[in-house]
Order: sequence, then structure tokens, then C-alpha cells
Amino acid sequence: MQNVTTRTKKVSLLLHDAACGLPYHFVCGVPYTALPLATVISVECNKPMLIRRREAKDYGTKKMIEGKFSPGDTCLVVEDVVTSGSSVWETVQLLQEYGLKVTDAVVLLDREQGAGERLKQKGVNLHSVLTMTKLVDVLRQNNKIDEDMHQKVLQFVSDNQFSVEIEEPPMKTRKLAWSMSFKERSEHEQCKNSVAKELFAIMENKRSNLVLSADLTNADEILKLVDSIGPSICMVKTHVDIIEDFSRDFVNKLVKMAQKHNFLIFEDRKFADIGSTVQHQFSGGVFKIADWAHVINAHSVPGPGVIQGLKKGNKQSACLLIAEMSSAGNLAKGDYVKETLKIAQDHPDFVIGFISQSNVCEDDPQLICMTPGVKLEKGGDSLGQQYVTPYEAVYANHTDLIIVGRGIIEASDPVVMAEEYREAAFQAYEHRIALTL
Ligand code: S5P
Repeated sequence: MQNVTTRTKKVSLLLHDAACGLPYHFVCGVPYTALPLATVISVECNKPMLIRRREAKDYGTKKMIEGKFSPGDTCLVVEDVVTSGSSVWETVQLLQEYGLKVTDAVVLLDREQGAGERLKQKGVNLHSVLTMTKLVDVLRQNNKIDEDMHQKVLQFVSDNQFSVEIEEPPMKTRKLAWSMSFKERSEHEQCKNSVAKELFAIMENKRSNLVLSADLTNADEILKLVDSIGPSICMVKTHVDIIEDFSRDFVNKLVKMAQKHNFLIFEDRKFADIGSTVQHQFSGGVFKIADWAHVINAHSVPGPGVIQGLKKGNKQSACLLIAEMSSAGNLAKGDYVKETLKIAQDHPDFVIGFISQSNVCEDDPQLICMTPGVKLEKGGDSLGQQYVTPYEAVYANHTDLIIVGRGIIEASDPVVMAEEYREAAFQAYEHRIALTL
């Protein structure tokens, strides 16, 4: 008797032959039985494979389809047996959500109970190595079954047809947040926070998802830089505790500039203490951040108390939670990211998203992901900072905004450079949403 590997290989090659001449870039097996079949086709026939997950990963990108593909690439769906065609259709829908084209599916056995017609109606051609009729005919001719059984099987097939008119089993199409336009997200019923709405509107109007990290230490220099770059950005990020000559006057001027250029102010204070302390750090002290910042951020390491404390000190701001960091060797991974997401989802009135390197929540249109550690060229600095490009952050990793400091500040012409970053990040966003239009 042939071993399992040989049989799997034989079946996979038969499937590949059945799909001969069809135009496709990728193969994708319906999980999980067809996964080894698609894998063998991929290896033996030199076709790249996409993997469909059944459950989203509980952290990281939460991607349901894994693989490197581009919008418009075609994918052949592989399955072992089809009855109603529902599982093939579910996989097709998911691939289409990610911008792939699917026109064909190949199966080892079509039980001829209506899958072919049902899939045809959805624009998918079903190709099979074997049909149930052919199978029982061959078995009968070779005396492996008697005539009674032969007739019984054919009768069963004809009595148990899934009509094309029958209502489809629920195959819910999810619209992933990252595949929506900023406008759609701002108008979505789940997007209730006024700061999130305003940010989406600014991004859409200014065609900018660029945040300037104004990490200079002199107040006048910051104001000069921000005023010159204002038209290119949707937000300016400050570290007020590094400004040597911080004053109330600086804040007043920055607020006026934000109105003039239509951007939001994000104070990158990274609150990370017990609720009672962060309440005072936020609303009081020298900086009185709650009086002027539209957006603040917090580490989730203290637990939900940090959010409760900030909410007590809050006047007008929304909060971002730091889910993932850009620095080498940071500890924000795995369960930490998962728990951070939970805290955010428990406080939709205040938390509008994350500082993250990937899209940590695909399902909630209000939750915005902003990525620091961005430069036009990949690389890092001598103190552990790691850079990805705008395209990697926004297109490949599905985050919404890029935060750029030294990439702009240290350029010979920061105004020209800011425009370059704005264009790169907004184009990456436009390509991303075009994936699923
Ligand atoms: O993980 C992080 C989180 C933040 S907010 N990595 C970061 O670099 N930041 C901030 O983004 C950091 O404090 C700095 O203000 C900015 C990155 O600056 P750049 O000069 O490296 O672009």
C-alpha cells in the first residue's frame, strides 16, 4: 500500500492537471483538509501559496490571509470534496475581501449536489477530478459495489440537491476597517468619538496621514518648523518635557497654528502610572496637558486604572494606547498586545487607537493605528530605533498614520521632505483601500 505522502502527492497532481490551462498566480487550500493538497501543488508545480486562517491570530496583524500578494492577483481555490459549495465560497469571499481575483476552484470529488451551479452563479467555475456518478460507475464496472448500491447512491444524489434558489447559509462578509476609506470610517456607526471623527475628516480633506514628530528643544524653532510644514500634516506630535523654554505662550501659539493649518496636537507624554498619579500629570503640573492636547497616549502596563485616571483629568482629549513599539528588544508583544486591545475596546469613549507597528485591530473602524519609526529608507539609529518605510507601514502592515521626526527635521529642506512623506503615506493608503473596492 502506498504511503500517505505518495497518495497526497498523486491527488495533488491530479488536482493540478484538472486546473491545467487556467490562469492563476496562487493556490489556496480550503482549511484544513485541502491545506496539504495546496501545499504539494505549490511545491511540485512551483506555484506560490496563500494560507487562509480559520481564526484570526489573537495579536499582530490579525490577517486572515497570509502570503505576499498584490491587488488583482488571481488565486485558484483547492478543496478535497464539495457538496453544497459553501466552504469553497467562504474561502473565495475572504480572498476577494483581500483584493484577490478568484474565478476557478478545483476539487477532487464533486458530489454533484448543486455546488457547481451555485458557485457558477457567484462567478466561480468548479473543476473536478471526479464526480460522484463517475465514481460509482467505475466501482460498479469493477464489481466493487452491486447494482442496488449503485442505484441507491445515484438516487441519493438526485434526492439531495442544494437548489440555487435556496437561501445561502450565512456567509458574512466582514468589511475590514483598514479596507475602508477614512471618510467611511468617520461616518461609521461604531465611530462615535469626536476627536477620531475630526482626525478622519482632516486626513481626508488634506490628503494627509502624516504626523510630524516635532522633537526640537527650543520653542521658537518648533513653532517655525510647524508653521512651515503645517499644510502637509494632519497632526503634530510634541514632547513638551524636552522643550528648554516651555511656556504657556508656546502652547497658545501652537493651538492657533493648529487652527490656521487644520491639524491636531498630540502630546506624546506616554502616561504609565497608577490612575491617581496620571490624573494629576495630565491635568496639572507645569504643562497642563489636558487644557490643550487633542490627543495623548498611555502605556497599558499599569492596567485599566491608567485610563480611568486619565478620564478623570480629561477635558477634550482622546487617547492612544501604546500597543507595540518601534525600538529593538521592546517587550510589547504577544499577550501584552492582546490585553492592550481589550483595554481599548472597553473604553471607546476615550481610546481612539494605538501606537503600533501593525494593524492590531481590523474589526473596529474607530480604532486608528499610528506608526512611529518611519523613514523613507529602512534602517535604525545607534540607540535602538528601527525604521520601516511609509509603504511598509501603511500598505503592508495596514496602519493608518505615520509619525516622522528626524526623517523630516534633519532634512536639508524639511518642507519639501514633509511633502514627500505625505505623498508616500497617502498613496500607500490609497493603494490599500483600492485592494478591496
Ligand atoms: O514605539 C515608539 C513610540 C513612539 S511615540 N517609537 C517611537 O519612536 N515613538 C516616538 O516617535 C519617539 O518618542 C519620537 O518622538 C518619534 C520618532 O522619532 P524619529 O526621529 O525616530 O522619527
